[in-house]
Amino acid sequence: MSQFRALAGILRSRGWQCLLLPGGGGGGGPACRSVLAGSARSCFAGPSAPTAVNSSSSTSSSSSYVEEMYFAWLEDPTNVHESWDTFFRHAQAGAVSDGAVEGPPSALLQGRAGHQTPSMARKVVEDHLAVHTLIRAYQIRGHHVAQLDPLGILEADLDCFVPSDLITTIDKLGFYGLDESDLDKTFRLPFTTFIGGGDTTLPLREIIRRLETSYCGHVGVEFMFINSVEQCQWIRGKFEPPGAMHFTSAEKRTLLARLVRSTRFEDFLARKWSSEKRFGLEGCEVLIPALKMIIDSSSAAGIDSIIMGMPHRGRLNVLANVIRKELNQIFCQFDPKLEAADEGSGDVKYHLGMYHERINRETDKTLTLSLMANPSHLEAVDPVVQGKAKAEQFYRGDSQGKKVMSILIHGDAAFAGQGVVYETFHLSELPSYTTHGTIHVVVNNQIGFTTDPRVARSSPYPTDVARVVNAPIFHVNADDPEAVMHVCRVAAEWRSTFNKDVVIDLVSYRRFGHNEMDEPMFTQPLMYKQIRRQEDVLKKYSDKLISEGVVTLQEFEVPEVAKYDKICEEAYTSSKDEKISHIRHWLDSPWPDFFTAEGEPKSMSCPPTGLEEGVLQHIGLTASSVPLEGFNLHPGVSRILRGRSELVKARQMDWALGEYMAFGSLLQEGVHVRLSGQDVERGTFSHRHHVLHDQEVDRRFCVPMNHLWSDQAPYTVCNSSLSEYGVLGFELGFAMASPNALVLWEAQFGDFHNTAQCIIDQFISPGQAKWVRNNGIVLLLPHGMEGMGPEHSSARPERFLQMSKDDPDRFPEFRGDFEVHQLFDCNWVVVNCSTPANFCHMLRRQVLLPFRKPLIVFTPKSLLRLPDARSSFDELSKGTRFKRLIPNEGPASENPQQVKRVIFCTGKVYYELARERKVLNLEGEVALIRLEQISPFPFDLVRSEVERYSNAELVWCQEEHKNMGYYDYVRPRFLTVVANQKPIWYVGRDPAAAPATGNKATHLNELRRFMDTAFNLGVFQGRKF
Ligand SMILES: Cc1ncc(C[n+]2csc(CCOP(=O)(O)OP(=O)(O)O)c2C)c(N)n1
Ligand SMILES: [Mg+2]
Repeated sequence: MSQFRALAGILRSRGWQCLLLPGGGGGGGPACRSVLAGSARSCFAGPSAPTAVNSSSSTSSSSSYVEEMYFAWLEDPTNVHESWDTFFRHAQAGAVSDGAVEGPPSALLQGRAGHQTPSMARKVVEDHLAVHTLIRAYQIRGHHVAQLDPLGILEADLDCFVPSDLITTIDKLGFYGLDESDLDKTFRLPFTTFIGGGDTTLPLREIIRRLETSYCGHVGVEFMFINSVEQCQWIRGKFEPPGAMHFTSAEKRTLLARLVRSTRFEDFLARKWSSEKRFGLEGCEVLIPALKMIIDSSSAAGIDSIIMGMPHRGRLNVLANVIRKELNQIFCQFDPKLEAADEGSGDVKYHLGMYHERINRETDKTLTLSLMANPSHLEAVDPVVQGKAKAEQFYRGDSQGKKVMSILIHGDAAFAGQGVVYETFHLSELPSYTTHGTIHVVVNNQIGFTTDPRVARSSPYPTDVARVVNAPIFHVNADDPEAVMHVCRVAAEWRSTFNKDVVIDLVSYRRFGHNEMDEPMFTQPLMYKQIRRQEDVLKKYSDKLISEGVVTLQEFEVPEVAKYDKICEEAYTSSKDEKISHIRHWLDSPWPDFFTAEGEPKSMSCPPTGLEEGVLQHIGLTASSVPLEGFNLHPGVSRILRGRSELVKARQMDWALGEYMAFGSLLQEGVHVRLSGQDVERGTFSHRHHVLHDQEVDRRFCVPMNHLWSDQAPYTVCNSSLSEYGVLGFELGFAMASPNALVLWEAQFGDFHNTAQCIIDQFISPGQAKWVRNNGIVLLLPHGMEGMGPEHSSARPERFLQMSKDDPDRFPEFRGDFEVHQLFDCNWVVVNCSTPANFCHMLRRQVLLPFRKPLIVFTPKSLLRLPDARSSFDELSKGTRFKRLIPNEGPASENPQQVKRVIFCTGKVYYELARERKVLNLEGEVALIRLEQISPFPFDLVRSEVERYSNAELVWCQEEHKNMGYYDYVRPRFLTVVANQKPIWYVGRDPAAAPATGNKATHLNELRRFMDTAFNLGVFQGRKF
């Protein structure tokens, strides 16, 4: 390299800068050299396959012709023409002695060698280098001048600059030291372009013309940032060859027919329901043929299941014309008198999902399409779609994503603005989260509600976020349907070839307001003046095909347009017969075998969740050993496993063992368990150690849970990216795919769930009510006031409880298996277990129930290691089950009438209370009762406890501040239990703004104070309630 630098210095000093690209000499390590030498050989030493060079950067030295020659010469002087040899010898001598250097050799190029003077030869080299640089400039920056905006008034990249290295006018040739007289000279093309088709040389004029066709027409290809040379070459091969964008007449007619359906569907809705919101697709009607092209091409490549997510814009059209939902089912949703048949509160029509299996007409193959229901919250559905797609791939053994894929459709403003898009992209290449390539389609109507792109994003394109994962981005003018079809086909091929994400940016416009009620002229007057003049794409394309003779007006208007209008009319008529809306018909993830044909649970009971002693012993043994031979364990981990072994011998379990028992036993029963979240493999608190790491061998791991039984279900435990919104959404989607799984997401600390609040508020809490679909996702949220400061203390139980839908003021009717009925009626289950055995029972119950509900678990931190918080194997033995409430243990229960106070509590504070009660010798006078299941509230069990201690005053004690924790939830329910005849006194921390103090001493003082109150038996005497 130093030699090259010396040579470079000489060339520069001789005014040969143009031969050296910026940073010249910086691109080559040894590997790079041999590649370059190979390519040089192909020019001069007879035919050999061109070897790829690193295309990742425009400044790469690899494209420097002189450099190529030089490395080839360095390797072996006979690799190059003798004139180059002479040149380099002289140059090298000059580098050492600073002697005079001749110009570069003259006989450089086939057909151009001759008796040239040194200056003529120099010009030839310079010109070739210039042309190569020019080609590269188009590949990198051509998209900036592509004609992407159908309106012709906006810049898709928000900037009207024209890169100085693109030949938009003849005088720009001067940038390269070329002029008009060079236009008809012939140049050899580098192997990094395919514009030549079968030709290896072309006149400059033709080179520029072809580059403009490929890169500056209606498609802007943004890909040169991709690090892989192979992938860049692949993309060049799809856009550069002359005639790359070719369509047969049949393909054109199909495209036209699809455009007819897309356009006439919106027209029909507009005619029938002119004042209804539908978020029409007008201005981007091409979305429908675009999606169909992606689906056809993917089906041809072997895909048979596609999971889709999309926002409001054009959703009804996608349901009708892509998923093929019956039109009358869509139309009847516009009827205000339609009554809801199913339980739940339902959702507006443009949020509902759908699942449909059909034959793909183009490929004749069966295809399942599902469009996920989603909330209004833009982009929130992205990770959910990915999780569901991943789960389908996993359960089908589709480890490469060759059968199942996802498509995400986005709006331009949301794609650029919503952080979850970035979080979702970052899952795309992670082994336990990848779906092996998603096709993203952006409906880029160059507006977000009333906001212009210039004030909505700081990046040139709305799609720039995709660059972080090296996804190619195809910007395309949506008024050129064939260009759109081409990029869609390429995108589908890209996905099936490389199994990586790809983005299609449909640069379009929005013909009307944000919705059909909005007046866009208030805020975008000029844009909308132009839009009013804009002919719709169907008209433009049909005119084009008629003028090309592909169809006639008669062929187009009658069979296509009139036929589809008739279909719509008939569906409209039959939709009037629909009196009842079945949300069930809009289910995106049916579980046909799990429920009855009517979608009901097959029973309303839950079997006991206890386990055989042998199973407990077997799991305990595996949890405390390494199933692989010669595995070098860390001594600290060995100690932990030894500790577990001791516990197992004593038939005891701590929290980690309790979790092991739950997971292990479910795996034995064929239930897949997946635990995901930040650092879950080891566990934030270093208690879990589900993945063991060999201390000597790189990347040798062991997951003992997968060595329990030969025929067990698989266990997946995976550290996630540092995202809550994205990862929780993903796991929620994963849990949608199958009821026969326990899918858990663990927050590092419980409070971090608030950055995933949207998933909790929009999907988990109301998901069943809105979309009649069950979901058994489990949230493990470490929680507890342990002096760790305002953060890391509270998982905010109050938030979950506030969203629980069980009525605080109505004492429920006890019928059948009350526990199960109550669970069936609730929107989610909120628990805080105080023992490992109960934790295990609860996780098992989650899967053994005949339906699925989200489960929110506040999990312990210090209890993980507290000896008092261990369970005996007896508590998990056959016949035992989950305890929603743990009654008092000890003397108070023997003499309940003597008890003066009953303290109800939940979670860790129980142990502090129990310790204090013992110290104060109040075990006969104070009963401690634990609520393990907080919501739905165990009215039945609380009532019997209250009746048992009928002389006692009732206290709710919590370690959280009064305006937080559980108090606001439990208080009205306790009052309902006692029919408002008795108070339930509060003991705990005072109200506060922050969840916990940052001062350890204050923390301990607060604890002391409320402990004193808890056991001061006179403190509430005489108080009114
Ligand atoms: C997270 C979120 N914030 C705000 C909104 C309100 N909102 C609905 S549509 C919209 C504009 C979306 O623009 P774009 O993504 O470009 O889609 P378009 O409507 O143009 O198709 C906004 C701000 C929302 N639905 N979700
Ligand atoms: Mg928009």
